[in-house]
Amino acid sequence: MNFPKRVMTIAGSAAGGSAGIQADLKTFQELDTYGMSVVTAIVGRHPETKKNVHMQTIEAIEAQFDTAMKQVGVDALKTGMLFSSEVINKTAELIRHSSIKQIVIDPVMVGKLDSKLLADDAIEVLKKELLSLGTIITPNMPEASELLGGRKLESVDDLKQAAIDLYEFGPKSVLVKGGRLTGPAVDVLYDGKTLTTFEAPRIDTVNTSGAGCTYSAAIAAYLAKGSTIQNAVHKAKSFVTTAIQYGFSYTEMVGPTYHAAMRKNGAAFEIKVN
Ligand code: PXL
Repeated sequence: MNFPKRVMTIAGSAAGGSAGIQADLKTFQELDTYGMSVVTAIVGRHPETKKNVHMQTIEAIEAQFDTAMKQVGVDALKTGMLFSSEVINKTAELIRHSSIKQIVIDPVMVGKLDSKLLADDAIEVLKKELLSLGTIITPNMPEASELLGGRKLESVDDLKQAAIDLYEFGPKSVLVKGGRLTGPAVDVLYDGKTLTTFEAPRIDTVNTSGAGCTYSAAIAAYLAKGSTIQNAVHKAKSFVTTAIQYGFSYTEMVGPTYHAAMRKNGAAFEIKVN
């Protein structure tokens, strides 16, 4: 038997099941990889919940990482919500001392309901310690803007320049996601040499909770399975676009993407690559 490739997420638990660790593990499973998790924080983000970020200790984070590394091993890793400078520092140290080759850094900052997923004083540590470790970093527009000192991003050309400038932080490649543009959903990939755009149609829905987590988790799964960065992004974009197309909600709140959509229905759209 060929064992499935092993993918680890270091991220927060999103109780509602749409985002964070839960979205990551569903995505890993859908893409026939073996999912593992290091929980950094437990998030309950219902508007009526008062304190909604419960950090795990550094010891707990390290113990989870060591367990998964020793018990199983890791072909690819993604990071999501890390929240504090302490957790970012520890995550960077764990990655540096490991031999993991495929690393997706999703610089998560705020959730869909404005829940704060990164402390204000942690942004500098994120820039200094973590971004350079990425095979790919995957900021959305607000995150890219924040990482570039509050620069306004309003067009695909702005995203291209942002990707080129974020490359200076030291990752192997940068994917700036244009989900918040109007018009088609265009993402820009820069690998130090070439700019590539990935375009999907805009889907008219509010049920996109966890889309960013799902996208970066899918990139990690495809990298684990041996895809090039470019092919991993292409296939992951197809996966998340299909999950968004079939998104739904059980309540009046913003609902999840449908992680099983690709398996059940095939790709909803062709992704245009340029
Ligand atoms: O979608 C970003 C995100 C990431 N991680 C956790 C979250 C959310 C959004 O709510 O709760 C744990």
